[in-house]
Amino acid sequence: MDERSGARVTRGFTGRSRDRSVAARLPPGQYLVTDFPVLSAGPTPHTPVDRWDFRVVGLDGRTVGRWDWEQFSALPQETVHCDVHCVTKWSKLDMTWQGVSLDAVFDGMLLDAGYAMAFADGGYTTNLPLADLTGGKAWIAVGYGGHALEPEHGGPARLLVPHLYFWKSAKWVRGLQFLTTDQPGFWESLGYHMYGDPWREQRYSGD
Ligand SMILES: Nc1nc2c(c(=O)[nH]1)N[C@H]1C(S)=C(S)[C@@H](COP(=O)(O)O)O[C@H]1N2
Ligand SMILES: [Mo]
Repeated sequence: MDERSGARVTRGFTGRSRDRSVAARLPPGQYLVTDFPVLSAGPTPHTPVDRWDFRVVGLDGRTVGRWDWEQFSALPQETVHCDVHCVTKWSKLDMTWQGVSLDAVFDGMLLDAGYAMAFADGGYTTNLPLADLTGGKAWIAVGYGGHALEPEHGGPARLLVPHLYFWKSAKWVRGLQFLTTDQPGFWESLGYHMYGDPWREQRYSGD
């Protein structure tokens, strides 16, 4: 895991990231917020959990994994401590989430794709290398601060990829589609960076 991301699951949490000075935890160009801003490109969908599912779609377009809410809730959950960094320049430190590691979601699957496109209720998409979703770096978050995730923040479930700019953490996520080549998602097709590393200040394409 990228040391700079500050993401730690409770099991291995040493407190090291909290000991580092706040300034050292702020990527270039970012400022601190203490509230939790809501940033949504459209209206908040309210999909009831009895009509919710999560899918992993293979390179051939076939569903290789599907969980309804009850099945997804039975997957092992972790507590995740992390900082998040929005491309609009706010950063929020020491967040505590509950979620299912994508390693658990992908358990037993053939991971022969280079990339994935996350898709969400409302039509939002965002692209990530598969390597950034595995190895304890990404979760499907279902809780925040010990409570069910609020709809405004992506409930019932959102992607959480704290080592990349927060637009990669798709709210209301419904699945991941494996891809052989990197394809732009919603913000990426509007000029935002294909990868989005806050420590390299990859805000826009060309950065
Ligand atoms: N589905 C969806 N996911 C999304 C967005 C969105 O508009 N729609 N905005 C992104 C951006 S730009 C940010 S900064 C974060 C904001 O999450 P928050 O509203 O919980 O702070 O969600 C990301 N995920
Ligand atoms: Mo953002």
